[in-house]
Amino acid sequence: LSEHNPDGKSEFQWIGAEAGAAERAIVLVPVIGQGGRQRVQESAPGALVRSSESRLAEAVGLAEAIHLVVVEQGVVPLKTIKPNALFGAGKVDEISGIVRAGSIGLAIVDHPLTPVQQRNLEKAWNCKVLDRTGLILEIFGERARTSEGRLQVELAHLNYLKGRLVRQWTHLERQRGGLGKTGGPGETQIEADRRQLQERILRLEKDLEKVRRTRELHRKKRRKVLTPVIALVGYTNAGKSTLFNRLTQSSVTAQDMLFATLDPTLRKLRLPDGASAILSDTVGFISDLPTSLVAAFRATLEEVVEADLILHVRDIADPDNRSQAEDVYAVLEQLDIGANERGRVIEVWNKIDLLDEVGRAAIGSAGGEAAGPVLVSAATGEGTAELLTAIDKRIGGADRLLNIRLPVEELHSLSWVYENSSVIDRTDQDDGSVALRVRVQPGNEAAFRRFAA
Ligand SMILES: Nc1nc2c(ncn2[C@@H]2O[C@H](COP(=O)(O)OP(=O)(O)OP(=O)(O)O)[C@@H](O)[C@H]2O)c(=O)[nH]1
Ligand SMILES: [Mg+2]
Repeated sequence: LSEHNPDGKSEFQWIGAEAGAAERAIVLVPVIGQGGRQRVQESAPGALVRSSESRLAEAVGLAEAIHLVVVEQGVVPLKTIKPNALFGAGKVDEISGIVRAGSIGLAIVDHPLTPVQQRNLEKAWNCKVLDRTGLILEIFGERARTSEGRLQVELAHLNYLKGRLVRQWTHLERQRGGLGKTGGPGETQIEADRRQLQERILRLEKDLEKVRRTRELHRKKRRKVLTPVIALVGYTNAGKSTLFNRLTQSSVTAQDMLFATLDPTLRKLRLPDGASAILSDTVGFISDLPTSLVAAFRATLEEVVEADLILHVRDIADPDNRSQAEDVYAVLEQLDIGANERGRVIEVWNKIDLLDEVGRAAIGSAGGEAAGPVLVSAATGEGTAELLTAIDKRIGGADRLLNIRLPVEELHSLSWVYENSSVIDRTDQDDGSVALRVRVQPGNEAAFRRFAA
């Protein structure tokens, strides 16, 4: 590992970036148990079942997102997971033949691989092997444009590598039969690597902390003028950027590619009643999004956490959209936007232009609930007027979340604050001042303005 680069440039060689040579790839989706037709998500009992075909289509989409040429693809039913190579020996051989025949340089396995499994498969197939997390990290690495984005991706990548080193190390330790940490040169090397990794992780975290503070300053400035912030969230490729462009007359990148957007963009949004808000477009979510990635993207995702209103964009024409929505809510939960905060969310069912009459009728009835979804087509503009009205209603009529601070000389107003708002969070600062996060009715906003933090 080389030294950390202070300008925030990543030092990884991203696969897709290598000399433009489009790598030929095979995409494999292992399906464990039940003859392999379908897999129930283990993590959430009662969760929706995603077909192995759609998992394969998504994995191929991920591979294509870094311009790999997918020459072979398949669902691989497995009875059990083999610790040494994930697949059984027969399957490993079979795939080895396919890899050789197709001059394939990279195999994507849409399942977590242990370092041992990855190494054994690379040896057996004589090609590079990436698991799902590795692939997503590659995509993010290629997409990251801003120094902030690069810092975040590099941090996630280092954490991923660290996990692998640690496991490798414990494995060696066990092999050495309790010789302990002062053993041979192999151990020392891994230990040194790990220390260097750790040092770089710490430096990156420090750099990101600076980024986070700068963003926080900007957010505070926005809070001072009480401009509400609206964040777009949703599964990757749901149409967030297309909707963003439609609503703000901008032209950020929107394309039929997974993770087209990585870095957040903010634009002013004009509401029908003349008020304005700030709309933010950001990275999409995906199932099995590595937690380390969510953690690394915290600085970016805080726009979402702090937003007054969240638009959850769903590709309603995608047969998988219900399980995608569950994945999105799972990530929101990781960001501490739990079920009790759902009042802050408007569901936007996008791509209705792709539905036939039957499809429209089916979702039309679901749209009847009080706080029901708003049906739109970001592509044609249908429904966007209704969406703006819905936003207006929420922003105009709903309580606002404000960050305020009472300096020592204003502490006598504390009881007034408690009477006129609901206090969500309170921090008593070292200098005697009190920082609060409060929910305020629209009519009371002006009175709170003088305490804006
Ligand atoms: N037919 C149709 N296609 C749409 C609509 N909205 C978006 N799309 C298409 O869906 C694809 C993805 O759109 P994006 O706006 O890039 O999606 P995104 O949610 O920003 O995706 P990521 O940034 O990759 O997470 C593009 O090919 C869009 O043209 C819609 O209302 N109807
Ligand atoms: Mg986008």
